[in-house]
Amino acid sequence: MLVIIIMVNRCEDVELALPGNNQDNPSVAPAGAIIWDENNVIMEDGKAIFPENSAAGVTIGRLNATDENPDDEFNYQIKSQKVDDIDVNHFIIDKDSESNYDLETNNNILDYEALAGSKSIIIAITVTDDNPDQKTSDFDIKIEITNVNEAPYWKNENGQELTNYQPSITADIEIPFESMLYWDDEDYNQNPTLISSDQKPEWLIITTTGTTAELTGTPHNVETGSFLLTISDGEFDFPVDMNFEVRSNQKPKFTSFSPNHSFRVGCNQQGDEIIEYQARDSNNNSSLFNGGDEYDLLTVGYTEEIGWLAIDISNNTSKTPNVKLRCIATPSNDDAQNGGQQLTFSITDNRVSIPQDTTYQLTMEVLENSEPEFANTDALPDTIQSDTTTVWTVEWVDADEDLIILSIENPPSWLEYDVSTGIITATPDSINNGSYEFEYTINEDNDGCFSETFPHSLTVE
Ligand SMILES: [Ca+2]
Ligand SMILES: [Ca+2]
Ligand SMILES: [Ca+2]
Ligand SMILES: [Ca+2]
Repeated sequence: MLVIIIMVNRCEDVELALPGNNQDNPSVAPAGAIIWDENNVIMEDGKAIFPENSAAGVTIGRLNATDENPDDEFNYQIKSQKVDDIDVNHFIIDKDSESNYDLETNNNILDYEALAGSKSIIIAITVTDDNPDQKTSDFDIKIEITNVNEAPYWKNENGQELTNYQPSITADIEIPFESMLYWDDEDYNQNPTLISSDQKPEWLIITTTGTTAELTGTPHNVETGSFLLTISDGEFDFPVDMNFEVRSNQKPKFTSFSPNHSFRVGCNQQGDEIIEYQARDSNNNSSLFNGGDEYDLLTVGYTEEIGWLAIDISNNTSKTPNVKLRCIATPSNDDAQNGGQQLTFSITDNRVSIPQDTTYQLTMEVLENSEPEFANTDALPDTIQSDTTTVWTVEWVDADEDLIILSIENPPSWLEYDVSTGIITATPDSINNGSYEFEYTINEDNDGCFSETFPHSLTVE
């Protein structure tokens, strides 16, 4: 049933004109009013009440002006929409095919909580008649917006509402966990409560303050699961599934390690760095790791009894210790007599009651090696003739029978030599006459490192 109430502006009495065109009537301004659509608007104590969050295109009522010139047709325009003198924009006038003018909601959501104090929107409308000397008048329509209870919602730390919220906890065994939850409610004075289901792990403590909760606790077991977290304003519940995972402690490791290291005498000198190890823990690279600066800190220890060796550890008891093995003396054939010597390294992380550690055994061996020696430096020629071929041999001995390679620095084009046999063939022309200083070098060409040099002065004449 439609109840029609006519609201008249300025409390003037309206005199209804008689039907028919009375040309004797003077042209007067129309008086505007609205016929409320009570399917959508609630009338209470003479006030029009309309709920927040209504859809767009909802009819508030039909505009209905009258004046004493009964044949007049009217045109309506919204002049202003205000709440407590603050402009708002929630209504439009829609003219249908039969020239009816309806006041309707537009696309802007009516948000009770966002409106100023009185929550009453006053819409000033100008009505214009179609007299040749157009007359207009303004009339006000007052609509009070009422609150509708809205569901509480989850949000992030920046206050942004979270839709499709899928919270999760990723904790690490024996490391204190800490996280926050945030939620809110559009409605005034509502602090929705937080309830968690029995599946919540015991180690996790939820402390609620207003519409935030602090999640704290230290897990002692590796586990996964989920529990229900529900926020409720008393009317609406908003449950979410909280998944949780407690991860295990991983062992710290050297990024590379080989259990045996050997080298021949001559290959490392005092001051040489021979091996470097980097201690790392994969927990420190896991996503959402809870260790911060406190975990997993790695401490490297070692045992060794090698005279020529020193071990330097930098950044020990940190996330990135580095270990360097360095010669503090030049390893000799005396050191080679000791054979393989054992070193032990251990890395441990600082996970409170369940530290993980890894031990490495290294066998270090210095292998005997003698230097190669020139054998016939006394027998090399001092003088050779030009325009003839002269052949001599550089001889050497190596007690280890290493493969030896000869080289001569910057040899002239008339000098050829065999790197393996040491046979040197000289074919100088007379234009090559003169004095020459050669430097012969013999190298251990297998896995030895020694090299010897000998200077040879030669005259061509
Ligand atoms: Ca509300
Ligand atoms: Ca609410
Ligand atoms: Ca670890
Ligand atoms: Ca040798």
